[in-house]
Amino acid sequence: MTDIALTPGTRVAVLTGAGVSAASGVPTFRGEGGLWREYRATELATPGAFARDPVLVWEFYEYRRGLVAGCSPNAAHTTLADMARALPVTLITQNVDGLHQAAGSTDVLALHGNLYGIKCSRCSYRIYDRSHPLPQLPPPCPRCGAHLRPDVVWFGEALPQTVLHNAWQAAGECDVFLVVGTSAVVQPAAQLPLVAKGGGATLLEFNLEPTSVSPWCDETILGPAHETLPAWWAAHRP
Ligand code: BJW
Ligand code: ZN
Repeated sequence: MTDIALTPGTRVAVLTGAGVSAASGVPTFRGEGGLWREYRATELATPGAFARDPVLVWEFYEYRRGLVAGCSPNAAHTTLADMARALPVTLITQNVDGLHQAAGSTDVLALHGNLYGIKCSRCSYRIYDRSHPLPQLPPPCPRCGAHLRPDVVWFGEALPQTVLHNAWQAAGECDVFLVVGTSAVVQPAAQLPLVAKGGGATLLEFNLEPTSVSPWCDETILGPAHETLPAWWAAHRP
């Protein structure tokens, strides 16, 4: 096991993925029971899919909104919120479920948007709306009448620029980088652990299984994150 000593000044950056919310009942994308095993990503999570069939895409997101509304943060989420009260932590997530924020994490860098965010496919109109189900699919933009769409990042779309910039900077400057519950195959998020490694950080991974980033990690801690992360934090907190 990597011998790592955290002090109150240790700068930690964390990248989370769907695995961190698995114990809360939120399906992952690529593993067993994952969304992309049952549905085709290209038919649901691309701008082209939305242009072709906005109702189908909205139905998929309404299903997800309903599912996540019934889920609560687990011990992995609360551990990361606790960690940020003890250390300078930058929490970067690929998740759109809002469970880090529900667990008390603030200033979360949400790389792929938010399931409850809605934006216009044409103008700059943008709102946060937790109502479910939405009265009309697709909802019309109250400003210009075009279709509203989920404020998430689909394949082929750019990530929010400032969020990505801040994530890149935090990865490059941290002392310890934790990769939690992500297959680390989706770019550009998957670069962040390598940016951290290049900056000299200690790289630790928490996952059920080794991933493409494991060869770069100082240690991969295998097991469910809602168990391994609290145990690691209890053993290492300053
Ligand atoms: C547990 C656990 C437990 C389970 N405990 N662990 C080559 C180079 C660069 C880019 C590309 C490239 N080839 C293709 C691309 C583009 C593409 C990409 O990366 N594709 C790859 C799949 C190959 N990337 C993009 O298109 C991105 N944009 C882009 O590149 O833009 C360029 C551009 C620039 C300028 C102008 C215009 C364009 C955008 C990517 C957006 C991804 N969107 C999604 C959907 C979001 C909305 C929604 O939720 O519907 O984001 S896809 C999906 O994957 C979602 C996730 O955030 C993301 C990552 O998935 P994640 O979190 O890793 O989940 P899984 O399921 O893959 O893994 C779960 C892990 O948890 C597993 O390892 C399990 O073992 C583990 N686990 N239970 C611990 N209990
Ligand atoms: Zn509009």
